[in-house]
Amino acid sequence: MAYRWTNDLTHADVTPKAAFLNRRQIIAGTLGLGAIAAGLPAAAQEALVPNSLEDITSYNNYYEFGTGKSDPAQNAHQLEISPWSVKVSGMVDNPGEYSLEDLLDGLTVEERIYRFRCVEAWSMVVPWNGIELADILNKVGVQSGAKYVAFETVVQPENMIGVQRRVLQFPYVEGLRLDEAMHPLTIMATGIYGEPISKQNGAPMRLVVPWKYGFKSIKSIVRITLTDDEPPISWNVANPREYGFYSNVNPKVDHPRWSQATERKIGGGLFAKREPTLMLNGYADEVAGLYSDMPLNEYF
Ligand SMILES: Nc1nc2c(c(=O)[nH]1)N[C@H]1C(S)=C(S)[C@@H](COP(=O)(O)O)O[C@H]1N2
Ligand SMILES: [Mo]
Repeated sequence: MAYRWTNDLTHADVTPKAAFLNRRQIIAGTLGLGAIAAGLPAAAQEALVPNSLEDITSYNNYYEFGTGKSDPAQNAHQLEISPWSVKVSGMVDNPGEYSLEDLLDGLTVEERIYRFRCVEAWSMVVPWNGIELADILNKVGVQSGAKYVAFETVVQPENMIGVQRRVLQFPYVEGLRLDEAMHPLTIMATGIYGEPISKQNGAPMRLVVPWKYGFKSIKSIVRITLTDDEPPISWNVANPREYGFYSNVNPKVDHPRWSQATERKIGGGLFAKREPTLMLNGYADEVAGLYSDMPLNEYF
């Protein structure tokens, strides 16, 4: 007989079946299959089982609130998000400090179900609500000559217990090349599962770039700057050998300390097999063209 131990679980224990089926119905019904299909090849669509809201809001990286996966869920309630304003500066026609409401006023919020792959080799499937970044950039007017977009996260030292530890330089900063920023897959998320985005997930507005490693998806954004120079990004500043500006998901280029060929799906349960990581996280048909003149090993 196979080895058994106390509290051995079966697949039926991992997710109560009724809740699982119910969730599938909710997703199929309210989010719509069109949204599920957005930008994904057939094989990836089949593999889509969105994580629960609980998965998505209890396993996070948000170092301003601590480096443990459950620290953000515990500490991010302290973040003050209202009122919220975003400084838009650099090579734009309409620079200024916008209230979040004014910045997003008149723009379309869409539901996008995206694969999300952290550089640490875990992944989720997340139903975001968001606005195409291109819509925001077009609204503020990008000037010719601009080549990059830089982003900055808020720093609230009183409220963010992680910022004193300086594991990273804060404010957390990120950046995209302008064509990456203008790509229709790139969104500013303001919601999850049809609810306002949680603080631990980057309220009130965070970037989502689904073909790049998760750290590019900077949270709680207070500054957007158009520039003609590649901007510094926090993880590259902290460790340039391990984290590059592009950081495109690439199963063929390992992290110096671990393989990137497979990933562990959060919420998959104890017996979940690691899944193969897809080139550009499954979005190669859409975005590989952005990198046609860049060798694969420079994707990082
Ligand atoms: N400001 C800020 N943004 C951040 C991070 C962070 O520590 N601080 N972590 C990044 C990393 S490493 C990942 S994997 C994702 C995690 O997003 P999630 O917690 O919503 O899943 O946020 C990214 N954005
Ligand atoms: Mo990450």
